[in-house]
Amino acid sequence: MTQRTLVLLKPDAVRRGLVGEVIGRIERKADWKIAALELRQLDRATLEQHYAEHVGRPFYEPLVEFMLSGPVVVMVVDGERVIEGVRQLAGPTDPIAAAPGSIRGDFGTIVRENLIHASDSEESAIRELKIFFPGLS
Ligand code: IDP
Ligand code: MG
Repeated sequence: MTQRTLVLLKPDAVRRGLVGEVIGRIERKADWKIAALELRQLDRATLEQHYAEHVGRPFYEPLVEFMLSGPVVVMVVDGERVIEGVRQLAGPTDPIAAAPGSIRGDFGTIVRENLIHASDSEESAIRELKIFFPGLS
């Protein structure tokens, strides 16, 4: 089942020079393909749309500030079961709970700065791809 997902490498990943490491893990999965990739400084309006489900939560404002703190890598990845697959590579939200071998488990310590975002369902992927790559068919 070929799918398309949105992946963000968060400002901590870019600042720490982990872009190659993380993209390498994605690229090495058989037959997954990068369909779009850009280093981009996000703005508040984009993040408000992207994180709409979290508005009002105590971590929301610090999360948005963090996501504005430097450029992110925005990318689109296509491939076999790639939505579930990138979530597996990332590991759970809390990097200390994430297993070693996962991106968050190998490189993260605090929940907010957990290196990577990946769409969590087909519905989320469609919604998020429209926000970040409105022209992509
Ligand atoms: P996900 O990125 O694993 O899907 P979500 O629950 O959708 O996790 O939360 C979005 C992002 O918000 C997380 O990746 C993390 O950066 C941040 N976040 C979530 N929960 C907390 C929290 O309890 N404290 C601080 N930041 C959080
Ligand atoms: Mg999420």
